[in-house]
Amino acid sequence: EFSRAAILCSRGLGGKKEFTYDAIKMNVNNMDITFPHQLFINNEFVPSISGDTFETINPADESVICKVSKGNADDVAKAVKAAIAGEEVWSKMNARDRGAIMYKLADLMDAHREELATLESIDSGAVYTLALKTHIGMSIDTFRYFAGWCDKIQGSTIPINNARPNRNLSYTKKEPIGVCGIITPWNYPLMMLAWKMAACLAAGNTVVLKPAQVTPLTSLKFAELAARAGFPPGVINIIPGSGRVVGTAIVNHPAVRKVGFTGSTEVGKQIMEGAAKSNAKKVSLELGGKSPLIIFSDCDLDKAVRMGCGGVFFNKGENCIAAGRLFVEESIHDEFVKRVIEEVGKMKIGDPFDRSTDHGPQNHRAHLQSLLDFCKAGVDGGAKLVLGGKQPDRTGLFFEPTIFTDVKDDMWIAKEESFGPVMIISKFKDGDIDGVLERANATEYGLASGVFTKDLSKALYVSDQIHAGTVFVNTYNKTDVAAPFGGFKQSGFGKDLGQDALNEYLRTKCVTIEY
Ligand code: TAP
Repeated sequence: EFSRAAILCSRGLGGKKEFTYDAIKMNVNNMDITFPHQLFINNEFVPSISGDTFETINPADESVICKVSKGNADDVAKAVKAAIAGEEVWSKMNARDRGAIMYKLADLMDAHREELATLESIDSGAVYTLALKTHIGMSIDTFRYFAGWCDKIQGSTIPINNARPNRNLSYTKKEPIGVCGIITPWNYPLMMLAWKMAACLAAGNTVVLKPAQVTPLTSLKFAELAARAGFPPGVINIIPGSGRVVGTAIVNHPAVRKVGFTGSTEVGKQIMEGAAKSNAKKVSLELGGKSPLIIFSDCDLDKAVRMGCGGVFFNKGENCIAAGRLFVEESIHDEFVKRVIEEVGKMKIGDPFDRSTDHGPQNHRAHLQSLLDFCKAGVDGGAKLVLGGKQPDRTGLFFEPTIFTDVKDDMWIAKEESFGPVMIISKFKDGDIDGVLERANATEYGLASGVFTKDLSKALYVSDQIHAGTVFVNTYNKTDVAAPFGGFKQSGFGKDLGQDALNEYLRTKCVTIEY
């Protein structure tokens, strides 16, 4: 199973050096794929100091893909040391050269797009066609977008008072923060890495990243491509392992100055606490959501049905901005429910590599179990299960697209996130805009939201009144690398993507000169 992969790696922007690692080789999805399975520290793939490993599983059939090195606090300490040394080079490099290396990485990711998508699919259960376009495609776009920012990060001159007694010049500089920790979830393993790491690197920081333990493989393949692109040693370090051990070690490390996290609200709060107690490091948190989608009777119903389904079932519901609750105006409610049932009936559940498959297996067994529990809670709580709620009759971690209607505000499933393919439908009285807004806002989450109506004034009124970091009008899931993304309330703070994301990884220095 193991063989030696020799890869030519250009170091810096100059000379070539041979780069080897223990590679796993597989033939899957009618192609040969090659990927690392060890920790990535200082531009080398190395076993963990303890020698521990863990198995990563393919959710389509629950087979073991390979063993992966399992890091601990000692490995994190080693990676942080490398990142401190890497910072000397990376933060001082000409910004345009930094951008050139990031563009090179994006080009290499593009050249390995099929291989990355195949790896993402076997590790996370993503449907291959979606992995190509979204999981990998958007990751590449993210690196290209932030590569372009490298030489455009600039401060300002400030007109402070000149009369005390001489003239003054006051200006700001945007500096990198230093060594950053990044901790990512399992739903879009490479894309969540890209959303944070691209901004972090463009700003001139170095990084120690922990991928979710259930989906480590594309982050390791990414590391190989980063070394080949010419990132200097220590700039990017990847430590697979558990959140409790590796994640905590990153959060508590006194030389890590910032942690970027995407995951659950519960863990986000622990990270904030650890960051405060260790060295008051900066944090940004992209947390859970229960995003409301309001569908008015004056909408384009075909579009609302199609996009309502996409809003819930995209990436098997393992989507942080998934529409967690649909509010449908009473006069179209029954027709809407009938049409979404028809639409879901057209979805093909199956092999993620079959190009006609729409719906793949859930990410891992514990998550599948949580969906079964979620649906049981829905039925026990009195909601009407009109579709799904169970596993189809096939091997693998598949779960049928599910629809609940008659969901009342006080029911557990009306408040909690499923993070799976479960549509929760509630009615609201015709014309009761403020009433439905009050119900939509009655959640501690505030990640995303959506509204379908042809009435522009109504759409803008709802956009103004809704408490969420993202509002989609007559569309859903339309994220873009150039548009800031992040939540309100207990969905966290700090933005990924767009210019805003850079600020999460920069500090502002103000210099005042008297002359
Ligand atoms: P979590 O359980 O919070 O895990 C996220 C990451 O944190 C994993 O890498 C995990 O490690 C690590 N972790 C766990 N405990 C930790 C600790 N005490 N200290 C430091 N790190 C720790 O979330 P999940 O189950 O992977 O993902 C689902 C959640 O993420 C959902 O609530 C979803 O809404 C949210 N999410 C939000 C967004 C955005 S953009 N807002 C995007 C995707 C997902 P392990 O490998 O050990 O689990």
